[in-house]
Amino acid sequence: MSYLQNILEDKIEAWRSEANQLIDLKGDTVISEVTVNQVYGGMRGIKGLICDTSSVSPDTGLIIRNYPLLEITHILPEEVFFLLLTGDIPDETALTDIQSQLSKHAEVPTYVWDMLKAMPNDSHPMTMFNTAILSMSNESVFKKQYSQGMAKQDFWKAILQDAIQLVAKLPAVGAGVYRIRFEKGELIDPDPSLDWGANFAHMLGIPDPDNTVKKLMRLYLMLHCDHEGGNVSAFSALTVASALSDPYYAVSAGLNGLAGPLHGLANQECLRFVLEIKNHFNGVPSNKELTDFVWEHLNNGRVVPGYGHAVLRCPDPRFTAFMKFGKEHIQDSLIFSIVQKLFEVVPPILLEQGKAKNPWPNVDAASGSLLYHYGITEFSFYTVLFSISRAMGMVSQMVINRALGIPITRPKSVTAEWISKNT
Ligand code: HAX
Repeated sequence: MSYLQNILEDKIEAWRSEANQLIDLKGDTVISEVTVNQVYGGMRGIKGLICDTSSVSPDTGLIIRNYPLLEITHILPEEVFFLLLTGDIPDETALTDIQSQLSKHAEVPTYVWDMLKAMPNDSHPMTMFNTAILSMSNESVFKKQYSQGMAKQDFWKAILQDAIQLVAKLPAVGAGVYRIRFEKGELIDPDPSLDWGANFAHMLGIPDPDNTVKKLMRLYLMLHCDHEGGNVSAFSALTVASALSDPYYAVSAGLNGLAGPLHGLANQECLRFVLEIKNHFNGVPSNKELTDFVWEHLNNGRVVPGYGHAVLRCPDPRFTAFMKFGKEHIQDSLIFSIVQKLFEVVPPILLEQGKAKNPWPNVDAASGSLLYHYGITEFSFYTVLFSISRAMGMVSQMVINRALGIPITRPKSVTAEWISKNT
């Protein structure tokens, strides 16, 4: 039994009895009502899921296991993975253990590379990344053990093994997608002396003389790890996993949702928007010029990418963390200057327009400018970075859901006729 599994064994016993107690004591308590508006409105605000890995406060943003995000931006992505899974920041022994497990399982099966190389050379990097994950479903420990007749209370242990083995491979798969799709040359082997995030930077092959790209990747992969359970990608992944499809199926499914422009693909769209502004004005526009440009964009029926959110009602702390990094490292970048100007100009415009419930920037508004500055100019790749990180949240939620015996997801839908006759 692994060190991590040992730690979780005790915790899961406590979480199970806490859940049973809550159900016994409060099983019939109403926590949410559903209006017709919500049924037609993407179920916004309906409380219908349990998720303990993280929560999103409208006023302050992401809280990971009771740690407000901005208090823990210094920790490594693998530390945040441990935190998501267990509720604790790992001590030295626990960190060494999870790092050695990730390193042990980092090798990607050869058929993945063969398949990626055989895909059309204009494939979207997200299509390649998600297909690579799906193709590895054959590696699933859960799938094998389930077919051999595993006891329900042990499901989480096999899911945990899959979780580690899948997350371990994602930096190499992501970097491989980058190098294959954008013809960057041979794949680069992982460096066992590097941590998970730094290794990703290393395998991308971006020049990094002062290790700032490694620093940025650690931050990037830490910040995007989880955003509670109801967003499109987490919800889709968890729904698929609730049918006991293995984590490779489920993560791939969730990431297909992340690939949508209203969700994770917004980071690609944001940079496209920033470059459009740069090209239009041949540099950084004045506030007045940018205001007119944004209004015209809105009046053409388009959304401002990187702004607005379904839950947040404040500047996203992940955006704040990226802006801090940008101010420290690339204050003189033209692209970053446009991002800063957009932050001054867009919120008052969205407020004046009066449609968006949240006029503030979300995570996707700043991240692309940093990647672009360091030479990752192929912005269709950006959502892959998001995905590598977000997979940690998805699989952590899966481990916990199986441990708690959460059943197959099956909300009830109603017809329009039912609504008119019964409400
Ligand atoms: N620009 C222009 N209009 C916007 C807007 C924006 N950034 N954000 C919201 N609106 C509009 C909506 O399109 C909607 O218009 P209609 O009534 O005409 O349909 C109206 O304001 C109300 O929307 P809302 O309730 O405020 O927002 P939703 O919860 O429906 O949607 C979105 C949340 C994030 C999808 C939305 O704000 C948006 O489209 N933003 C731009 C895309 C983006 O940045 N997505 C990334 C979000 C973060 C994320 O998930 N990353 O993965």
